[in-house]
Amino acid sequence: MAHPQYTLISHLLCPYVQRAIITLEEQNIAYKRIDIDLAIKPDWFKKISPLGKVPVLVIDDDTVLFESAVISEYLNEANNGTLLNNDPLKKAHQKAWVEFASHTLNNIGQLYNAPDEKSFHMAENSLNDKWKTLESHLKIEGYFNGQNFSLVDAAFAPAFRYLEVVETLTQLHFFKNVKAISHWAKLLQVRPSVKKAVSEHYPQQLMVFLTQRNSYLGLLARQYIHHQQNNNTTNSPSNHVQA
Ligand SMILES: N[C@@H](CCC(=O)N[C@@H](CS)C(=O)NCC(=O)O)C(=O)O
Repeated sequence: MAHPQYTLISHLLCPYVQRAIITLEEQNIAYKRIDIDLAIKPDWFKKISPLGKVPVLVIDDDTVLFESAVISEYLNEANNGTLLNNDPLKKAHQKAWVEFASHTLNNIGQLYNAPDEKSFHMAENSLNDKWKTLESHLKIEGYFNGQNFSLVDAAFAPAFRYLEVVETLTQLHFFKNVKAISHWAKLLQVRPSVKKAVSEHYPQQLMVFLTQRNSYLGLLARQYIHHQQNNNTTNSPSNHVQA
């Protein structure tokens, strides 16, 4: 039977999109990715996306799936994937932790939208509480379930990646006291499917996105870029007079 044609409607930074891409990449499924601008949603996208959100998976140009968890589970099941356990209880446990990962993304949203330093640190504390809870549930070394990469890994990897950029701006170390998560995040960072979910310019793209936020982190991002531009100008060869 011919393989369906998959088109994923995406956004270059969206962590939920990354989950779907990681799932496709893990299973070597061919797909086309279309990145859209969420600030100016195209009419065709508004027509097909019931919630106006990405990711949306278009299958054979006629069936539309939305919600990243549903898309990933479908892709896994339709391709006899191994990204979820077959045992109903173990599978439910994995899906519960995918849901937990979504809550950490909500905390990250609070972090980058926090209007001032005080609310930023409140959001940071809520996020750190989540990491402590997660750490206490991580029993094995390796991926979430040990040896086998699963949809839980695909759900957390985009959140971990986001925090690397936040750390550059704030000097915070989110995983300083949660060693198992720190180890896990490093494993995920080098996984080919995780790397492929974003462009190589992701850190710069995220930085630009942050500079546009009217928030504490937005201010730090603007200062960071300003500082870098000044350094580049000072260090540029044309500014050094040859003796
Ligand atoms: N629960 C959804 C969340 C998806 C989501 O929030 N996508 C964001 C981008 S990361 C979006 O499309 N936002 C546009 C909007 O809300 O108007 C999922 O898991 O797919």
